[in-house]
Amino acid sequence: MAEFKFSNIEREMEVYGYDSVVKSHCRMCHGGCGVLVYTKNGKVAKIAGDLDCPINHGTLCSKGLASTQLVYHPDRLTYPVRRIGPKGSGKWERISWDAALDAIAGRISDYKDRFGAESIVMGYGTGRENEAVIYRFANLLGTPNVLTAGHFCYGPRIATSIITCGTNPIVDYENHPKCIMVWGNNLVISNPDCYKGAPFSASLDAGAKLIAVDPRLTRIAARADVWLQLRPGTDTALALGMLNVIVNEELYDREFVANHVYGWEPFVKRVNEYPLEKVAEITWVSKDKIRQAARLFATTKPAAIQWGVAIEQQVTCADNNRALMALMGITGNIDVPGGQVLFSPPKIRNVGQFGAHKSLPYEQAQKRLGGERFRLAGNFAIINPKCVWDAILEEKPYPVKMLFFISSNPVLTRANAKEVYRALEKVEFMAVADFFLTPTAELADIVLPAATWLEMDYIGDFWKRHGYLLPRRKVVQIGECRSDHEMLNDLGRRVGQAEHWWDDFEGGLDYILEPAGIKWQDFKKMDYIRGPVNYRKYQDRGFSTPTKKFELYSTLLENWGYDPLPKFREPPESPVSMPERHEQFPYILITGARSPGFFHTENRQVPWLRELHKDPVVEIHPQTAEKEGIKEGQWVIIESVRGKVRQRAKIFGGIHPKVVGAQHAWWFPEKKDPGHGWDESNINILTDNAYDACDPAMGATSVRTLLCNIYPESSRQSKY
Ligand SMILES: Nc1nc2c(c(=O)[nH]1)N[C@H]1C(S)=C(S)[C@@H](COP(=O)(O)OP(=O)(O)OC[C@H]3O[C@@H](n4cnc5c(=O)[nH]c(N)nc54)[C@H](O)[C@@H]3O)O[C@H]1N2
Ligand SMILES: Nc1nc2c(c(=O)[nH]1)N[C@H]1C(S)=C(S)[C@@H](COP(=O)(O)OP(=O)(O)OC[C@H]3O[C@@H](n4cnc5c(=O)[nH]c(N)nc54)[C@H](O)[C@@H]3O)O[C@H]1N2
Ligand code: SF4
Ligand SMILES: [Mo]
Repeated sequence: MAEFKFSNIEREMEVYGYDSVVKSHCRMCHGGCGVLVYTKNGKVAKIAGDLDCPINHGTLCSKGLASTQLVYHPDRLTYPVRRIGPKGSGKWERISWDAALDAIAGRISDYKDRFGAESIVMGYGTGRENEAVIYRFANLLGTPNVLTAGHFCYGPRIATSIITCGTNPIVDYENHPKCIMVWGNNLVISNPDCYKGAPFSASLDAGAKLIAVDPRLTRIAARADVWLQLRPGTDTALALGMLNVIVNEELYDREFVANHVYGWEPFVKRVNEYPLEKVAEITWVSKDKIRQAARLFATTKPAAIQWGVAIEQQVTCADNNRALMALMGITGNIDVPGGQVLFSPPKIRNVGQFGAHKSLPYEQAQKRLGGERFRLAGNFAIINPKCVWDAILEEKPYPVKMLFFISSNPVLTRANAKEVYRALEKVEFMAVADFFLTPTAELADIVLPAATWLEMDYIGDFWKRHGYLLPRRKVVQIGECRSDHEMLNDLGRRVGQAEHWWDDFEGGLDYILEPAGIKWQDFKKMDYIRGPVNYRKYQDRGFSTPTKKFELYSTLLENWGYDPLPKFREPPESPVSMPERHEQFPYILITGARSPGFFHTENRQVPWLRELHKDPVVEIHPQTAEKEGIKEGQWVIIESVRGKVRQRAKIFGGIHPKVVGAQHAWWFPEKKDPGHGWDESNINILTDNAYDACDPAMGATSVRTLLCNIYPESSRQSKY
């Protein structure tokens, strides 16, 4: 029977009574998918994928589809509120936007006068396309302290790729790589950063060979030609082992190495310190498999590495990134069609320029929290969160008096959650902008109602490195909600920055687009704009690094006092580095593999999405379950030296018997007390944020490799 399809949108609108269809750009995650937003009686009624969009080609995920349930959610905050009881009392009163912004501006001016602008920390979490305005506001204010997830997410990719080859090399799926090595990434579920699952799957359908490096049997690993099930946290050793094969079997690109890399000889010496026997012992992956993967990757052209956040949330964060870039570089896959391309953005003001980084006075930049300790991070305006909690709790090196979180839920998403909670309880003044009263917002003094992507105009994918920009068009207005951009535009004018902001934020959009010779009103009518696409640009102008070469040996890391070459360091809490603790906590805990319907702490109140994942779930191997007396679906306790939480067991043969994989970011919006169960299943109660457990250059917290034990909740007590 032929399937019934509408021949065109007009007919569909007529049949269903939609009153408009607006092309826009979803941002229920990091964003990217082109969508058609259908309205009925002035309300958003349906979201569909835009077949013409070059990013997603008409595909959508469950979160995009469920945006309709987020926008009209009855629990949404639709006007500003001020807390009228003690912190965490859940007592709020409605106030006007003017009163809210005046109160926040008053505090900012007061703390700046009394303690310096550095006593005010601006914060956001993952990329929400508000980073440019937040940095602009902070830099103009004079505070060097913007707390993001950048120490252990994406920031390391940007920082390490800039120092290695000038910008982040992006997989060129449009030209179908012939071999894809997916490393610590699960893009068919996470659709992260510059990527969507659909183009990756299209390249596989076109015949690409697939290598997966993951401790869990993901859907991608299940489809792979070679799956390397490594011991968590040993990625640098594995990459160096593969480099060892490629160097010693002379499988590298001779022309690229001869003319375009810096530091080949010391690099070869370092690689030779990782013979396969040693690497196999460290990583739990057999020599044969490492050799097989290295040969396949180096001899299939073009090839690319699809790398993810798992390698960044480790003590070897920067070296993991750099070792993977070395693999891309010496195999000649940088800036070639179907390889890993250094795409150029359209000619606009970029995030750095809009962010007004040059306005931050030098002496203020010197005060960046942790800037001396974590120098790679500090040089990219990124800070380690513990530095902020310490400045609040211990007032060292100076007191932090105010936090302003715009799109973050740090009580759930930062390591050592109990310390985070204590810091948020103590800080003198806190403002939050969010859709809901989250466990973090419940500790604030003022909460501002944020607009979702359906309620704002913006230049979508502004921060990404794939070279496209796509208009996000406002479709509806909900209550008094405002975009973060509009909100900071108004706040900036209240704290003496008036000349740097606009009557309304459309002026900001025009300012971004100005070098391209267009305004928002012009861009709004376009499908997208794209930067020029050229390959092998380094042949004419070299790489944008101090030596103009692809720096296998990093001159900048050397200047900052770090090892200029990647090397493996044992995770600080592991069976090898802590054998005694390992006796009590016999499993390696990895956390945070993404769930399709959630975005970190988000969407647990969205019915369609909560239905997909009702409870927090921890994966354990059948042998482990048997050993610990755990049954499928049973509530279990996961415990580290720092604390314990409960999740439900999922028995899964695709995880190593010595590894346990727990979900992150769980809270329970259905629990109406102001804590909303933040400490019941929050895996970050178990994770460590001690400085010496972080990457020494990037300050990344190791939330992917720690030691735990696990036992049925019904047994009520730890076995140890
Ligand atoms: N243990 C462990 N912890 C992790 C991870 C892990 O793998 N394991 N992953 C880490 C990673 S990679 C990241 S990036 C962080 C993410 O950490 P966060 O960014 O802090 O977490 P989210 O839940 O994504 O976002 C927080 C809030 O932003 C609100 N929000 C969404 N969009 C907007 C907006 O446009 N404006 C405003 N004002 N608010 C908005 C949401 O309602 C939500 O309450 O978590 C990290 N934490
Ligand atoms: N649906 C949904 N999508 C999201 C998010 C979300 O919360 N939900 N979060 C967004 C954010 S901010 C980010 S950063 C991205 C992250 O997206 P991805 O980079 O895809 O990250 P994850 O799914 O967290 O982890 C990928 C894989 O790393 C593996 N892994 C764990 N430990 C290790 C290790 O030590 N080494 C290696 N090689 N692999 C390991 C895990 O088993 C997992 O399969 O996703 C984004 N997209
Ligand atoms: S992948 Fe992201 S941008 Fe695409 S539909 Fe899902 S939430 Fe929206
Ligand atoms: Mo992230």
